[in-house]
Amino acid sequence: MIAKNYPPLIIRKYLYLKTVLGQLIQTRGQLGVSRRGCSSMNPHLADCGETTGHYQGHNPIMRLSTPLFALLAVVLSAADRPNILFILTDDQGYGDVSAHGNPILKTPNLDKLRGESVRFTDFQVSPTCAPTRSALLTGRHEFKNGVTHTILERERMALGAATLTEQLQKAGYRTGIFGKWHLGDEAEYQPNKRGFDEVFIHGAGGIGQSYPGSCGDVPGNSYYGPTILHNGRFVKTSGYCTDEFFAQATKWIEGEVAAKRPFLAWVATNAPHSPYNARPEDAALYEGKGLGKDTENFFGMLHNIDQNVGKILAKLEALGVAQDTLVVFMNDNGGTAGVKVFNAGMRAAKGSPYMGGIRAISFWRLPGRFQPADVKALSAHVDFAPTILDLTGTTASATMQAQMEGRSLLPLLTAKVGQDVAWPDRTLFTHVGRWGNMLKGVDPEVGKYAQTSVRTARWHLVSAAPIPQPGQKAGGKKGKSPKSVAPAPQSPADIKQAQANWQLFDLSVDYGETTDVAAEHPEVVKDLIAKHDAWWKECRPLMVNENVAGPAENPFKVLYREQMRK
Ligand SMILES: [Ca+2]
Repeated sequence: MIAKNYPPLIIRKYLYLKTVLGQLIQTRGQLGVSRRGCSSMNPHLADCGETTGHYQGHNPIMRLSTPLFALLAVVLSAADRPNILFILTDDQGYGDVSAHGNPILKTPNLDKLRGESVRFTDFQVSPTCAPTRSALLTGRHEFKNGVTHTILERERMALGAATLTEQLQKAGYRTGIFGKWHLGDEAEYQPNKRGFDEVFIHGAGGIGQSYPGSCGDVPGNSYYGPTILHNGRFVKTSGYCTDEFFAQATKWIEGEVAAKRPFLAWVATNAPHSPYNARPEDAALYEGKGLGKDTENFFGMLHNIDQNVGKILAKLEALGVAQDTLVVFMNDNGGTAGVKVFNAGMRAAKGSPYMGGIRAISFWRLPGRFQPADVKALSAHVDFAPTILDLTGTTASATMQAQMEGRSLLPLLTAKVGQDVAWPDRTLFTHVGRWGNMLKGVDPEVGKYAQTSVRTARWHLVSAAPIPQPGQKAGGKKGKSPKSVAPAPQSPADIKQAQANWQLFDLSVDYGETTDVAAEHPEVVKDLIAKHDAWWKECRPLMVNENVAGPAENPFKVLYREQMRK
């Protein structure tokens, strides 16, 4: 089920077409190649598990005649190397879509996209921002990328991690990021060093943020006319942040389409993350409903995102590439300012290991190849990279292959509605991280059992013990953490390894996690705790950002000041 076990799609295509054409020559019959009909060469079926080495041994391409090679190159159309438009919103929740049942928010363009997509209805991400982004790009859990927080150097994606975009670049794709990066603001961590050709981003985790060390944006930056780092140079924009990111992505896509190059556009909005600051006309749509200013603005920001999604999808149609472009829409963690209105029946929100903290929207549209349907299979952000590699026929580097923990979702995406697809049960780990304070010599072991969980398709084992914050007063700094993050310990006596406080939920009958059934299923609890502890042991040596001192000043500030002098 993992992409790395399959030979490259392109080689299989050659092999298949060679076989078909060979038969054609022999029989002088009619050529009738059907994508749906080539089940024996379907790369997504379990019986196609031959290795790349096997095909290399036969050297099939080298034995093709030149005219045949040319013919096959023509047959290998854009459909074999689809473009990818990936839209990732920040702090939107699963419930913040009207088609998911939200009684107030209206998202007509997301609803339409949903109707045209495969929807993973049990799709997990991480509880906060940077962790999810690192898992998407690497195909492995964020802790193994060194990402155990969203600030204080612990948001930096380890330099030894391979990325999806590096693989795509090598395969001839063009790659662009527009909006939020949040995996390191120092030069060597920047997206242009992690597989992106085109970079149009703000710094830190949000526009205008600044923390001690490296994580910080341009000083005084605003949602209106933000200053943006564009391929190494700061540019002053004039519009609202989300509008600017979509507009730049659209412009870049137009150029790539004109140049006939396959592309991946990574559009990651900072909205609707706090501060809740919508365009006035968008917030006004939700005034007078008793929501309060924050939620009015939060819904207004989502309205604006929805409008931009509609526009960019219309642009794909206008450019004639909608049929050849995979569109994926996702959010990066559980809900925030909208959960009081609607949380799809889930427990908790962003910053929690309960399902309300980690279940995400996951729409995948590829017209003609993916039949719209709900898919219940347990799936996750770590599946994103293997799926894109599989779909595009990209051979991953040895490092990428070795690090990926996710599965290709392609068998589920390409299945016909109602078709059964083998999807063995799996174990997924969630951990909020955020323990301690760097420069205090904190051992990550203090956080082992704080805000952590283990998932299988049916079970969710959760320990929601408070996160130890040595050296801080209870509650931490006001406004720096989401309210859903557990409060800090009350006294220095609490600065010790948090005790596990396990609860077990049967998600098959209790997705809202209302009833702890740990006492009824001690064997399940024991098994999942053992898996958790083994997983934690694997992660520890890879937590490379603990207790690391960052620079005295945010690199974005330094670079900005240097460029303003010139
Ligand atoms: Ca987020």
